[in-house]
Amino acid sequence: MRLFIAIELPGEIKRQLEGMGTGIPGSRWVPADQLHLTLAFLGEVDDTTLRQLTGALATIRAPGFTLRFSGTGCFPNLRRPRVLWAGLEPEPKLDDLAFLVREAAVACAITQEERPFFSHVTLARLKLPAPREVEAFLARHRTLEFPPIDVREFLLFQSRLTPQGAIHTPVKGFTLLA
Ligand code: 2AM
Repeated sequence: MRLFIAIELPGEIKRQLEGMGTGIPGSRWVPADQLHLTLAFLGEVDDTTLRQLTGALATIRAPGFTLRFSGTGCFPNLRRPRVLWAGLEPEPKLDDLAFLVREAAVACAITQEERPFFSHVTLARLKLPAPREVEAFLARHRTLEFPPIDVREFLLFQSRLTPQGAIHTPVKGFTLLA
């Protein structure tokens, strides 16, 4: 199974994020039901490792927290934007949770990238260079006025790749401490 670990977002916020983007040539927008905040990407995991991993994730004792959206940005840079994202206000409890789930993955021999965790929600992937349109989009959405989100759990997701794009389905949820 191809897996990742993420935080689910409220439906209303997902609908607003999905509706933000139009008019950027070569952009593929993530549909509302596929939007999430990735904590760790795991890739292909076999059944034995999956059992180990769910056991390891279930031992995580981390507190719940509140997420606040900040604004929008792009990877890797404005001259050649490839990914548009919605960013979040710094939240050390989120960073700690990302560290713990990645540590659990490594303990199950699932390789994790060296890059530090950068909290974001991917909104669109860009196939064509469109720096001017992207700059205009970022300027329009410098701040995101969404209500704060109470995060009470994180989820293990399966990602199935199809010609129409990836389809994500929750495999198991893990509750955070109150
Ligand atoms: P991101 O785009 O939000 O950073 C499921 O595929 C999720 O895992 C994606 O939304 C992506 O999160 C993240 N991811 C990180 N590394 C990946 C990789 N090498 N291949 C696919 N997805 C990856």
